[in-house]
Amino acid sequence: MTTITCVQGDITEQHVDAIVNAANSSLLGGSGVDGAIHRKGGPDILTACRALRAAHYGKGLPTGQAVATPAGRLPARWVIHTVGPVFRISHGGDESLLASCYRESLRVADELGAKTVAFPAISTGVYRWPMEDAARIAVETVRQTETRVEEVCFVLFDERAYEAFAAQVR
Ligand code: AR6
Repeated sequence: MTTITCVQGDITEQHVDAIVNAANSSLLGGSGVDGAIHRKGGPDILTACRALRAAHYGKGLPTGQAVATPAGRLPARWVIHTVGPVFRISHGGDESLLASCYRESLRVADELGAKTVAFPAISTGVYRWPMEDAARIAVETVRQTETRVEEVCFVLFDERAYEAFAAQVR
């Protein structure tokens, strides 16, 4: 059984085995949580991302997939980078791709042997996914995924996001 919790806070400060990054397919950084992780984690994360790109993802990491790097100066051991879908009403929101981010990140966490994993609210910033819907998909998917991860903590940056996730976790 995986314990699911949520807190309001900054994911870069979490003392867990792995934190998940809401990245983009370039793996070269961006704004939002991605920017904060690279800024606070230091250049080793970008070096590892560049190596992954060169070896496996010349065309970019596809949406819904996940890969891990070390976490540089962050308190976590690993960063699992995943690419969320951009929200588009015409695509029914591509719900399966958002669910895939959570499932694939947990699969990578299992490969690493990570027991504690922190997730941000993937796709709810620059990628514009409505918060309540994103929270439902996130929590449902983690509940339905078989994993050896013992604790999943959703780390929400603001109160509105925290309330949306807390309503699903309760
Ligand atoms: N800790 C926890 N959550 C955070 C933090 C933080 N330090 N900073 C922001 N958030 P976003 P996306 C929340 O835009 O929508 C980047 O440029 C934020 O309030 O970071 O998946 C990437 O490179 C929001 O609720 O990710 C991609 O190009 C959530 O994290 C693109 O943005 C996700 O917002 C990805 O967009």
